[in-house]
Amino acid sequence: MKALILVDIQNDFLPGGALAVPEGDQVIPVANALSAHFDLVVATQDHHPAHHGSFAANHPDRELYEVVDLNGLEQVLWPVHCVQGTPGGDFAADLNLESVHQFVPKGTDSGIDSYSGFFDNGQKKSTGLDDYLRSKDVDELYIMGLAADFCVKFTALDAAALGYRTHVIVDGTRGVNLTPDATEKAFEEMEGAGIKLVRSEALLARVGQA
Ligand code: VGL
Ligand code: ZN
Repeated sequence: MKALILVDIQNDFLPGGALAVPEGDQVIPVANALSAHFDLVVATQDHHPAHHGSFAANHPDRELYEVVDLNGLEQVLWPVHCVQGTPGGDFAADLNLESVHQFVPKGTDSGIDSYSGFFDNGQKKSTGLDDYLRSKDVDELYIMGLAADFCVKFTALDAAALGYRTHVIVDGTRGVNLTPDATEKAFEEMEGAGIKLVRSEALLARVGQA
């Protein structure tokens, strides 16, 4: 069984959002076109409390995008984003949520970030996504969304490590690019881990839609 994983397609990651991913809005039509063709669709949601330790605003002596130690793990300090109950944390208005079967919140613990949709960054707590997918007999994943060099990458790396046949939809993701080649490097790292990079047109062609 195959599943489509839509990673963090939320307002704060779109152009104009608090942690805007360049061209982040361009993944929305890709998600909508593909979700109609998958029997199972999961959407992860970055879902932080306002006092989250990944927010630069909660470290007054630190700079935005500085890397700090957060409870023993390296942590990039981000702008305040995807706070629970705020419009920035809502899914993109144009994202079709009707075909989403399961929502997976992450990053809810203020003391640790969670880039992956499966585990927090310390691999300590599971979000329940793996159990959910196994309960549905999923063995093959197609992953897309935001951002390519953070949450998509870590979700895909965990998926591959957990034994799923893992694909990342390259035209369905965009990167933050704190350094100019970060997305390119993320794709290389994913390929090195056995993850297949695919394009949505190729997937849609297989079901006769393109
Ligand atoms: C993300 C940084 C902080 C992401 C989430 O969704 O890629 N990046 N929180
Ligand atoms: Zn976040």
